[in-house]
Amino acid sequence: MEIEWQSVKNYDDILYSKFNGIAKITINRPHKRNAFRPKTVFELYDAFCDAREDNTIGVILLTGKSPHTDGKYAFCSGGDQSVRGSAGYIDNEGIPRLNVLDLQKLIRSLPKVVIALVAGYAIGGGNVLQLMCDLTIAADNAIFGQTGPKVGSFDGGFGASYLSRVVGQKKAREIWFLCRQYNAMQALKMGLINCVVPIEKLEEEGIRWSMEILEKSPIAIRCLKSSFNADCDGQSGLQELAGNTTLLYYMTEEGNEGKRAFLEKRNPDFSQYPWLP
Ligand code: S0N
Repeated sequence: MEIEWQSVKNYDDILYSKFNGIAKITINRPHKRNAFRPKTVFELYDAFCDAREDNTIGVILLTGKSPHTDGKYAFCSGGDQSVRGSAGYIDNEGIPRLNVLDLQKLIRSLPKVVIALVAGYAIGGGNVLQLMCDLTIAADNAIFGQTGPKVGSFDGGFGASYLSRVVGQKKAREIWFLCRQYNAMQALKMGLINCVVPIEKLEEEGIRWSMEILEKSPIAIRCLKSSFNADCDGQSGLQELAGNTTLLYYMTEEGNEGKRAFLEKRNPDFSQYPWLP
């Protein structure tokens, strides 16, 4: 199939396009191995919000612009160390930001499927970003790892707790304590990613998975995503899951009887609705 991505909006640090129910968000800083600065994260957040609000979009692909002019590939190399100040990553106004945490939460909670397409490095906060995605398809040249304890940072939130849910406590501790790099097959073996494909097939495979998902029931997928999250995310996970029960209730005759009665200034009549076993 011929893919004709339609560019949606112009940003400085990312590219954003859509095609047939799929949104593609690309970190576009290849000269920095797609490291993110606060502006990059604000733009990513904006594009993810747009994709969330667009009810024609069911799947979002997150990837990194590659290769760079030196021929090397990167998904994302984490926070841009060159703008790191004494209290986080400094934006154009001189304000230190930790805004990647908001982006992580958005990717996790938005009720659509997010797939990371990883070619080359997914390092530091870049590895956490791919971890936050529902699914990860990696090219055969992908390399994963954390660097925090080597470069003076750490992600003790999802980057530690969710990583340990995904690869197990022992492996997660190894990844953070030793700061090694793992190739695509090692990442697959530890359950960090879903599959490995030749680099030239990466986007094609992402589209194939997206199309398969788009044939499925949107409500079933959104409830499953929030159920998986609820297993790990405490009250915020329950909030998401319960939000879906409210959505489904709004869609029932029974739920609408309450609203109608209020608007018609009468008592609601719920007697026609059964107390199911
Ligand atoms: C990715 C690596 C392994 C690639 O190595 P390679 O191919 O040898 O390339 P290099 O020559 O090293 O790099 C090419 C050019 O790109 C620049 N560059 C690469 N990565 C970064 C980066 N992260 N920041 C800034 N610049 C980067 C190089 O400097 C080089 O530029 P030139 O050509 O001009 O010299 C290798 O590059 C590597 O190891 N990179 C660093 C990886 C890293 O340590 N990342 C940061 C880890 N920390 C985080 O991500 C912060 C996490 C975070 O954001 C967070 C977490 C929890 C709570 C809050 C926060 C928060 O702060 O918001």
